Amino acid sequence: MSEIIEVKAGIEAENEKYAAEVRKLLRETHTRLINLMASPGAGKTSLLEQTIDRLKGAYRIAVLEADVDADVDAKRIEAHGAKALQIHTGGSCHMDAAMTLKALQSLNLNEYDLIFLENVGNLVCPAEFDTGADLKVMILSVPEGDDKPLKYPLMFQVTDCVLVNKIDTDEIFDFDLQKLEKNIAPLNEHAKIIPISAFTGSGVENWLVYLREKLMEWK
Ligand SMILES: Nc1nc2c(ncn2[C@@H]2O[C@H](COP(=O)(O)OP(=O)(O)OP(=O)(O)O)[C@@H](O)[C@H]2O)c(=O)[nH]1
Ligand SMILES: [Mg+2]
Repeated sequence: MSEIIEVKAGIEAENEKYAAEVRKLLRETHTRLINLMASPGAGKTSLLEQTIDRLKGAYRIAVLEADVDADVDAKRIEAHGAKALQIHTGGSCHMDAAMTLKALQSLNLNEYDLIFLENVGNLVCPAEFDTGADLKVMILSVPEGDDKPLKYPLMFQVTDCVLVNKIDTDEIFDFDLQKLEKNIAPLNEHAKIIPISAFTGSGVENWLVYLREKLMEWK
């Protein structure tokens, strides 16, 4: 019989080791990490801009901007008054825990309360890798369609919160929020679903209520 090498299990075990180190570092420095995942263009940076504008008086915020290339998002974040660290993943389609640890170690975490990781834009690979974050948040934007939980189930299974962005365009795209909720329910009954528009600002306060509740719980 030919030899079978369980590569995937090995990669997962290795990743889990680093994720535990990330969690330890975060606890030692009293810092919280939020892993933000979504397709390209779903509105990750736009949401972070809105979030920073509203929270920067109360929390010291830094953003890890993970991209295959470029630094456009880091510049957008800095224009809103938060620290941004651009990470080039070297072609990788996700951030894993080892990359996250390295990025966190390059910051002085005592200077921050809250770190957002803008993960690489796609609905597949980021779902497979625990980064050690305290909270996983995904954005599904209206133009992507209400059927996405059926096609990318893992992302909807692992997330704590689904932000339904670009809700200002729901009529144009014939998007059905109830249908989306029905598609998410069998995958994840605990996921908090919040419709928002990072463009008009509608619903963003509901996201911040949820986030502040989490921050209080963690205290
Ligand atoms: N109509 C509308 N447009 C939005 C909304 N949020 C973001 N956009 C637009 O969508 C485009 C992409 O937004 P970004 O915030 O750059 O999206 P992203 O997920 O960070 O994109 P990548 O980092 O490239 O994956 C921009 O042109 C935004 O102005 C929204 O709520 N409504
Ligand atoms: Mg972005």
